[in-house]
Amino acid sequence: MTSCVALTRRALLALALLAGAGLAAPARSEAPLPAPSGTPVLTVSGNVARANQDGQAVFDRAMLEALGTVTVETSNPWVQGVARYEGVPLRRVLQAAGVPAGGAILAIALDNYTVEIPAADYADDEVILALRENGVTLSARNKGPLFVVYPFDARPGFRNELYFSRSIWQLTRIEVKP
Ligand SMILES: Nc1nc2c(c(=O)[nH]1)N[C@H]1C(S)=C(S)[C@@H](COP(=O)(O)O)O[C@H]1N2
Ligand SMILES: [Mo]
Repeated sequence: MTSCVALTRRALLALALLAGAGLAAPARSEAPLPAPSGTPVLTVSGNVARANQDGQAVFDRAMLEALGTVTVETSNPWVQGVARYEGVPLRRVLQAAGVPAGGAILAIALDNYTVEIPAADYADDEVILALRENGVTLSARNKGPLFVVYPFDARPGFRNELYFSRSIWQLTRIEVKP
């Protein structure tokens, strides 16, 4: 074994550079996602650095829950009064898939409804992929498995047809725009 003392200046510099590169690109964002063990509910394709199945990042419910859920209480055009939505911030899901910041996504539903959502909409954690409405898991019969929920009450600026059209329900696929 080469002792530390025997390392050349050049070797030490190389080691320092490697350590620096490691810091610049943490292993966490590059490590593959574990494969889903339950029924897949969401497939993220396109520019994903953390694929776990055929170049795509596939999530089951447990994987989404593990990212940390938040609650959004809001009215919207499709429920009476105010509903309580629990789900995972869209931003966190994309981060977990290793999607670079910025750009836009194409969100695609079971009924093939498709809508583009720009990154500005999910710059913070207030726009969620809802898993539950008033404590009840969203089934495909009722906007499930995932429903993009905007905080219409907290931010009335969202209260218009543009954001209603981005409120895609029965979401199962996300394509990261190139
Ligand atoms: N899966 C899915 N989500 C969807 C839609 C749809 O057809 N399918 N319509 C979108 C549009 S254009 C609007 S304005 C709102 C409300 O649609 P609605 O008024 O037809 O119910 O839901 C959005 N989310
Ligand atoms: Mo619409």
